[in-house]
Amino acid sequence: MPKSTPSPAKNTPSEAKNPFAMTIPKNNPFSPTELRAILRTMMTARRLDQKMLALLKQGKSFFHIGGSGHEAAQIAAAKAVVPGKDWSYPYYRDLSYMMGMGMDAVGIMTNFLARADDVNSGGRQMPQHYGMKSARVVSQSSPTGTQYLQAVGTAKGAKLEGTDEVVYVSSGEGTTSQGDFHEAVNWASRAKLPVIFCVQDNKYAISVHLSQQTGGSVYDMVAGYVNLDRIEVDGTNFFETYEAFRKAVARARRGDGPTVVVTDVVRLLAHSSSDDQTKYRSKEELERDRQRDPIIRMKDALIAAGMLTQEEFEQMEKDVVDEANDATDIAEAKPLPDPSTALQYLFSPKELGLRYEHNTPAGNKAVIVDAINHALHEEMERNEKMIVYGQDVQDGKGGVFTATKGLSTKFGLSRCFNSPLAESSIIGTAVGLAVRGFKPVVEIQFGDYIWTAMMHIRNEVSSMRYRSNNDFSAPIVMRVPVGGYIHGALCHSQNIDGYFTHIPGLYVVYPSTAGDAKGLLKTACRMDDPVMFLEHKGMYRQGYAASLEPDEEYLIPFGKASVRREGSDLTIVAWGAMVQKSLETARVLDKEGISIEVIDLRTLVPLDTEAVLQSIAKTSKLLIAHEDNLTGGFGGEVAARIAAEGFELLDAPIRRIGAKDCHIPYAWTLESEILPQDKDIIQAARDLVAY
Ligand SMILES: Cc1ncc(C[n+]2csc(CCOP(=O)(O)OP(=O)(O)O)c2C)c(N)n1
Repeated sequence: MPKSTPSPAKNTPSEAKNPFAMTIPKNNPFSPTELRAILRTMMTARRLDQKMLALLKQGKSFFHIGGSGHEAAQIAAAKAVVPGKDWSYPYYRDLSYMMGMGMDAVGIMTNFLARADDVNSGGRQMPQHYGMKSARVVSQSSPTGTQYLQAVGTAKGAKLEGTDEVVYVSSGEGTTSQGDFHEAVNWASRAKLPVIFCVQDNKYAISVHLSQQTGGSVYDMVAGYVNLDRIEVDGTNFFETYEAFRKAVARARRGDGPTVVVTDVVRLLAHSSSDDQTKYRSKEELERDRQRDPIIRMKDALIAAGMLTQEEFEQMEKDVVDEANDATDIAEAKPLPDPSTALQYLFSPKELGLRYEHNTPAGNKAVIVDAINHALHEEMERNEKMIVYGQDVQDGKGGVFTATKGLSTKFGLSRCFNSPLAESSIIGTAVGLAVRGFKPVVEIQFGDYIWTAMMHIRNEVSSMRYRSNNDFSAPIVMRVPVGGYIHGALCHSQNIDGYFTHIPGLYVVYPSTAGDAKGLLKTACRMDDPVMFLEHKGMYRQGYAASLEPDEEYLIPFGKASVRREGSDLTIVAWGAMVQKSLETARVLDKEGISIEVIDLRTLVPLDTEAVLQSIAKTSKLLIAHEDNLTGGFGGEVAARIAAEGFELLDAPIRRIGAKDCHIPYAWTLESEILPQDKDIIQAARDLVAY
């Protein structure tokens, strides 16, 4: 019985005998033909699960995760939304939902067998990771819970654009333990966003029972969020569940806010093909689940209502066997992805047509933070789809470093606004906005706190284009103040570039002058790929990093290093705060007759290897200086590449300077021991020249 429905329905005589007998409600909007089709879809989905498990045993694919027992809840949800108008973020168990979105048996089998024309991912993701652009089903990755924040971002976009679209997002009950679920419910309910949170409660997260996840039911757990409706229904009862989703969708379309629909379902298969549920569930419990089989319940209800005969049902059973077999044959005959395409769509194939460095910067002198602020103003003016958000970014504060000052005043709170204090939600919602065409340029207040958003950056943002075979992308810009030398101690000093250069599909930018910061940020705002834009907060207002400001159309290409000083005895490759220290080294050693070339990489991904090779062709010696700690720092990557490609050009081993492999302490006497100092670079440069 739905928890939000006050009056209990009366039992029919057949319900008295069979506790799971369903009555078709009088206000049921579906014709007998439609109801038979719904039953048939549920049966096809069930049969496909069985067929896929059989194919797995034959070694035709390697993974399966089924929807058996969830069919009624999923098809009920699918019937309540409009495919192609509304947006969906389904989870791996949503087989029947996807069939409701229009994916047929051939499509399911093509996905299972990882064929090249699989609409979900072209064989790139494991089976049952759905995505279907034509139906606005956004490509789903594997982490449990990230989908919730993306759905909120897409719903925020619907509201910003003034549409009445709604967004469906689902998971099992175990996933509601994730912080992302709560961040999403908080954000959606506070902002009254049109999200339908569907929790398919089969009581188990792999082998972990609901009682070890939440204090009570998920329905009880979400009490207390403002503007949030919640409904708990028997998810094996199609009619009851459809009514719940119909109400939720109507409410969302009216602009009244989100609903959590908890559907009580049964898991008739093990968690996945890698699991054996008899290890942790009793025979009796499994039998109790089978008694609530949604397909049997639907069949019995249609027969009892005179809408279906037993013979027709038996014929349907035969037909779905044929349908699954035929679909398998068709899918198997299709080609697997061509190995030559394995690297395709890591980045956008689009020719952006950007014009770079069209003149020499000649504006007023600006410091880095002001140059960044001006870049944001100009790009927001230029692109009405660009939005800026993060913690404290709104005026009067305008960002804790003032990088976003004036934006909310000039462009309004729909385009520049404060986010909740939840980094995961900042990046997660940005993905949801980006997939529908917005250009989110978000701020993570301190690099030291980006870690709660790491799941999104590693598994969602960077892989969206690749995993969807170029159907979806998340070209967001993440502006992140980083770096030390400000007595910021362990958690306001971190350098994080080494972590992010390791992620495929992500550009990493780290400017060291105001002019470069502006030109590179403007390029980032026009790119078709995600960009991690690192800003050294200790350099924001430094006079040495100030430069004449480039104009509104001044763009700097990614992957083009800048030779900041020419020299002939030694090359120092640096970025961020190390550029100034390297220039200082060059100035000091110049007095000793040592000529140093300083290269500022500006972008770490892509890396301008060519510029470094050209330089060592002159100097024969290479020192790499970075602020991130040494082990696993990006300097190791630069060294390895140059050693491989430029070995013959070198007359000495490549040396690296970085922070000590330690946390950064507060007391200045300790801080200076950990972070690289001028004297360290000077010493290393002297040693190398003398080698
Ligand atoms: C962040 C994350 N942690 C762990 C996993 C491994 N995992 C995949 S599904 C799953 C259980 C999910 O349970 P639930 O949300 O109840 O959904 P159900 O599978 O029962 O439908 C786990 C632990 C994962 N995919 N992502």
